[in-house]
Amino acid sequence: MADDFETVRLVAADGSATSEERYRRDLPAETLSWLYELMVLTREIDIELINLQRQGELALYASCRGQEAAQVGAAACLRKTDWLFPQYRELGVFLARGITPAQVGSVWRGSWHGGTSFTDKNCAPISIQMGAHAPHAVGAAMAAQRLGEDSVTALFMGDGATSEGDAHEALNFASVYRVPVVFFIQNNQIAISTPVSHQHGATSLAHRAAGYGVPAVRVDGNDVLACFAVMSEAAQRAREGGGPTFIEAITYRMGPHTTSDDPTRYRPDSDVEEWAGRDPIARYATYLRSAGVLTDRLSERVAGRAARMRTDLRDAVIGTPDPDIAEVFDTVYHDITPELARQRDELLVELGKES
Ligand SMILES: Cc1ncc(C[n+]2csc(CCOP(=O)(O)OP(=O)(O)O)c2C)c(N)n1
Repeated sequence: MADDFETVRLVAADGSATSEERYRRDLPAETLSWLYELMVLTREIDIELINLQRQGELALYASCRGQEAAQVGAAACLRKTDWLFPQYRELGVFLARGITPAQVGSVWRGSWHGGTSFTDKNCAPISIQMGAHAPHAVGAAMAAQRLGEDSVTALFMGDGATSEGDAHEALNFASVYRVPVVFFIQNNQIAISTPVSHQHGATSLAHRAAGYGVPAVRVDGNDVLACFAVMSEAAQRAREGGGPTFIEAITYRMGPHTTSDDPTRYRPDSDVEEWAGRDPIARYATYLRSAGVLTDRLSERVAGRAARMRTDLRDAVIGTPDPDIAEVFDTVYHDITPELARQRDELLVELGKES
């Protein structure tokens, strides 16, 4: 198949505006600065979550450093009534949706099982099982479709997750039933140590969508304005009954896979240095400065807010008591099954918590 996908880019790596016209939007200054603020907060909270893990306060953490533009751009353009189905690396998506850093921290501490109440903000709990949330997202979007709601569902997956059978089944259902869902794939070049070249034999991830009859677009995932514009258009099409879109956002995971990983064992430092030159926040800051939107005052205000949020996160997470172990069983189904009740009782007896 011909390589017929241009990569949509509105802001070049040096912060200058590109000549792209089709996706250009005249966003108001307050939206431009809000996107900047969300990206900076995402990076700062990400650092604090890593610190908390290193200090033994979190069990694990998967950093989104380098992916702030993709996540913030894709989530910030949606309505609060739209549904989000995250994988696990989506801190920028969570913050854009108003989920607090403390709520994210308690998920990684293990004191709030997978974030079951993310649903209060129309966001599904995180999915550590790669791709398992894809049929869930499509099913939820089909339910909304049948209920006559005008919500759109955004499904966030990594390049690795697209190789799972679940992802392909979800794409097929989405296509056949013209489901109002957007597949937003963050191609961060690697799935733990497996490079994206091992995930497909096609020209790109986006090319695979054609086999399902799903329109696809590739976007510079380090360009927040491009991600915002591409996602807005896909969401609008879905809302108007035009069915699913597959978006491949080209980005890079700057940190390790998780705090348990050592990426120096499988990727050269030169790759990391190359992508550091395409940093999504530095590029957007340069663009905003030349547009007169980013002033010293704004940058100080955002830095101050980030510092306060980091302190609040630490205060909220450190020393949180372990949850009641029985909650693990109570939150699987709406009503606990007899078999799960039996397992729960057996565990409590074993732990000496119940006679
Ligand atoms: C079904 C399943 N198989 C294997 C794993 C182990 N695993 C965890 S993350 C990961 C790679 C995920 O890569 P990708 O989808 O590209 O997302 P990224 O971590 O790069 O954001 C793997 C293989 C898993 N969590 N679930």
